[in-house]
Amino acid sequence: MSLDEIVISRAIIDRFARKFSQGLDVDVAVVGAGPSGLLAACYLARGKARVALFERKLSVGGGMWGGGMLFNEIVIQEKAKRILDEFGVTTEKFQDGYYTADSVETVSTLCASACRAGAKIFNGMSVEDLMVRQDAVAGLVINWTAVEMANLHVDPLAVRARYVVDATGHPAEVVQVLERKNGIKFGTPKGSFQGERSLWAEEAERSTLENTGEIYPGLYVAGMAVNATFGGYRMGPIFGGMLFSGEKVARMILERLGQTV
Ligand code: 48F
Repeated sequence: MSLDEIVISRAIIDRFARKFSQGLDVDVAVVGAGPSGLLAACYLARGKARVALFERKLSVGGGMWGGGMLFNEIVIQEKAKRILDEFGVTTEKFQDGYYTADSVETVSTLCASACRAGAKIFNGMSVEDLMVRQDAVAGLVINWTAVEMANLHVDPLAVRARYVVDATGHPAEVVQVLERKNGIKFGTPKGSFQGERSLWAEEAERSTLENTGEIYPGLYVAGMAVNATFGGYRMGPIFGGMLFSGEKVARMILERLGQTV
């Protein structure tokens, strides 16, 4: 059999169109494929939710690939080890309470687990806006990152979702769009976006988990976006809080959907 370039092209277009079409009307749309978003998508898909995950960059993994200052190892607290164990990521004890993992192994394993669980991951796509209906977030407005980068005047497409998760990390982009474009007050003590504070690992890890949740009907925040939204501290290259936050947001949404992890 000789290879036909048009068949190759058609196969890509056909399969992508099928996947993209499935991703346009979902139970949960996750924005950002860092550790919290990947884990949330994985648990949600395992719980039989229909999940689409949109990531601006070509690569998934967000801030995890580079460990700390490009030293590609991550640190997790002992209590977070059970999550990496569950996915089969190799961990190694450093000293009492602290474990390390290879960041490349961790990202690639979480990504593969999310895909295999059924989450549809769309890389190279940016979420630029939201759909808000009857005082609730009802979906996303997306475009190719290449369009965004080239500053081309091209209209976006829309995604309907029963729930949206802002897992965009430090910029908390979805939350900021909700506030900026809709003048909405939401569930932080001051009712607005607070912006993150300086480094304090212990307190940041605690508040990430505590504040993970729904801040406006239909919109959940997970990962570092939580601390940016609530004015919490940053935590640096310790990742237990990101894993717990992804797990918590998935559990909360599955409960709303009447499903379990
Ligand atoms: O920043 P990121 O890794 O988020 P996270 O899951 O984890 C934070 C840690 O990596 C680290 C830390 C704690 O250890 O402080 O920073 O909270 O990943 C966020 C992802 O979201 C993408 C972005 O490219 C990154 O991969 N992203 C951001 N805005 C958008 C987006 C957007 N508007 N549309 C699509 N993707």
